[in-house]
Amino acid sequence: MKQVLLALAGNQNSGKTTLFNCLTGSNQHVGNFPGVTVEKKEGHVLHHKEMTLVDLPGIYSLSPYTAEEVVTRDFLLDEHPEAIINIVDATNIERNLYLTLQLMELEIPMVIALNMMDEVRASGNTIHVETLAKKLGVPVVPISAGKNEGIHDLVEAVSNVVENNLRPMHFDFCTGEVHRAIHAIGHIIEDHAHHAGYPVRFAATKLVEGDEPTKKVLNIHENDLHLIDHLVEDMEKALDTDREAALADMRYQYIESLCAACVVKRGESREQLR
Ligand code: GDP
Ligand code: MG
Ligand code: K
Repeated sequence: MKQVLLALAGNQNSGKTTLFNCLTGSNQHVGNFPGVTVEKKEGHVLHHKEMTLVDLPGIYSLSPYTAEEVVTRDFLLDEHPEAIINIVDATNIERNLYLTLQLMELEIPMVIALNMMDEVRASGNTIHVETLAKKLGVPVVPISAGKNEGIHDLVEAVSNVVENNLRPMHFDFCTGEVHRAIHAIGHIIEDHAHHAGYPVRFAATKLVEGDEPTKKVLNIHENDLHLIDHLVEDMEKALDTDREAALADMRYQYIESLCAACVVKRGESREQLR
């Protein structure tokens, strides 16, 4: 039987542990990630012995600043899981999607498990799941891990993206100067990224942010590093903001318009949807 490695990624408090338990039952193994005291749990998915699920630490971003972020990045880039299950707390969707956008750049087959849907329903809000999935280009499965609801559909969706190797392909959330910088840097580093086994879009975004581990891994020439710095400086001047804020702003603008189209708060009507 071909083994399938799956990664469970999401924010803290999104219900990751609850979902992990739903998916694996009591069938789990707890250890540490190599070299750090970050807990690593893995288990087989119930009724799917071929699927090994690894519970990654709860994180908000794929920046390289905390042990949890580093462990998650390294796992996703080095262990090549066949798919990511990205758990999103539907009651806190804007904040949770910030990580989602970064995970999508890894171009690993992915399914969004939209959790806490029981709370969304109880609050009288509505999330248009199909619209969200269509706009992101990633399957979205509404679940309530706490009530063990939607788990079967989630496993089906995961099997489907694995079997058909369905990778996220929509990265059109950056516009203007940021888009220009990512695009230009992508050209410069393309060969290096392929060589290092890094997704080009992820690497280019990280270089716009000034990410040191990416610079090292890609082994970019001094001249090209200068060129990249120039491109980023031009972007910062044009936007009158710094590199990391420029990308964070882009992500949040995109998430805001996405949620305006997909989330209806109680009392609003559908006609108000943009
Ligand atoms: P983690 O930090 O991501 O591992 O989150 P946990 O699994 O510890 O869950 C955080 C809290 O949310 C706990 O109190 C859970 O019982 C609760 N929770 C998890 N899933 C759901 C759900 O689907 N609905 C509701 N209402 N609560 C949930
Ligand atoms: Mg947990
Ligand atoms: K909660």
